[in-house]
Amino acid sequence: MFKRVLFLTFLFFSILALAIDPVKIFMVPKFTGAPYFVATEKGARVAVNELKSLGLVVDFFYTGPSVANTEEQIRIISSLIEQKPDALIVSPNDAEALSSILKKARQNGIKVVTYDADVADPEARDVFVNQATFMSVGETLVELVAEGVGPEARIAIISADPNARNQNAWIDAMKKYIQEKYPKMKILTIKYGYDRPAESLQAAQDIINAYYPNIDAIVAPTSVALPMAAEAVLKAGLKGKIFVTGLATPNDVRRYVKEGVIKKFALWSPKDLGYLALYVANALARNMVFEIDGERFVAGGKLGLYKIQKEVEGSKNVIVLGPPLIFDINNIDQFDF
Ligand code: RAM
Repeated sequence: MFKRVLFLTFLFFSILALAIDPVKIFMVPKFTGAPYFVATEKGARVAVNELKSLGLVVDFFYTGPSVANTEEQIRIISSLIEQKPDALIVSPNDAEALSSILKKARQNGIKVVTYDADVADPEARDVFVNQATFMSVGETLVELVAEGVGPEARIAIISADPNARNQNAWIDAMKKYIQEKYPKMKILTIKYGYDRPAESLQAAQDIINAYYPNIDAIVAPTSVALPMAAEAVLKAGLKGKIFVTGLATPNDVRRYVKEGVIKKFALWSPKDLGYLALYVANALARNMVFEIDGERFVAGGKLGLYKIQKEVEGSKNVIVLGPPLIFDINNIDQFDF
């Protein structure tokens, strides 16, 4: 009896200690200086403050390359590992290149959460927090084009890094959905702007020069390339002739929506994405993952309870935030991110 009480007291205090000890969590986006990732940082900070009010202190630090640069991202993560954080939240710029450094982090006892984009090797992270299923994003983009220019649209895509896991998955989903639903739609070319403004603008201009007038739409599923595609179309005097859509924050493209170059585009709440990723990292670091009937769950603060799904679209251990959102001239001013 005495032994049991002793054991339970020990257990109680270890759980308490685990819960109340501060944890160190670092967030490393693909790049820091863009409204999209700044919004994810804001969301993470909201979660940090909420957790603090519950007595769960998180030492939070947001850092990464200022513009997309895979080597720089790897270098930053290596130096962060030396600071022995409890968890890392990372959006890999290049899914292959980031695998080994994130694996090393895990081997050092650090919990790794990928968010926004996944890493190639599933052993290189504990959980991937995906903003929406890849299929829902692919379908949404294709439907926007179908609605804007019809079922036989000829499309050019401007992507981010050729090894960006999120963009590649969305493009694959678009192809699949086009085949099923709009077999006469055509993807003419896929260009890469590396999530850098100048390269993205150049890619858009190259597309216009090579394909106009035999092109109907440019789809840019990256917040860096979408405003650049709109800029190129506007500069070429082709507003209304080439339909432009994709993924970006309202702040990235507000000007172009008001100008009428972009009629509709999509995204999700990057703030909620950062918020949820922080809750997940905190739960992993503190061992606060609940298991019910063989399924694992994490409390996502005001967003509710999330299941760590064993497999989603071929990836292991995934949490999905929710469906994509659509923005246009009528609702854009309700959003400031
Ligand atoms: C850019 C990045 C990011 C992507 C958004 C839509 O900011 O490529 O990974 O999710 O666009």
